[in-house]
Amino acid sequence: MDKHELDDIVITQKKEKLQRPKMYRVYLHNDDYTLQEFVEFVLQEVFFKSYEEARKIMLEAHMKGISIVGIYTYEVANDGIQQVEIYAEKLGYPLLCTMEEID
Ligand code: TYC
Repeated sequence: MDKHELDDIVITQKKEKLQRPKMYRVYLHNDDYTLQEFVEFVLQEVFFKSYEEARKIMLEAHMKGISIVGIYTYEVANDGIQQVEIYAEKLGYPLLCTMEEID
């Protein structure tokens, strides 16, 4: 086997592996001031939840203090959280969503 044949083998073995994107869990936090209907609205509008899903997620945060909205890529999670902040600020609600990297 001459030198150039060996080069070809090395190059084909260097094929890039597909990388899984890091994923993030988005949390909804309870507070004493935000209207329940507003939380349901935001979950439907920003995170594309059905009314039933939104109500379930809202009620879990309301009763337990925190609930999981879903698992998203960084961009989707971060954009969603920012949109929630914008909606909440407009109406003066302290509604809070946060995100955490998962492995
Ligand atoms: N606890 C709020 C109320 O009683 C409603 C609420 C639910 C607020 C879920 C935030 O993430 C939340 N008006």
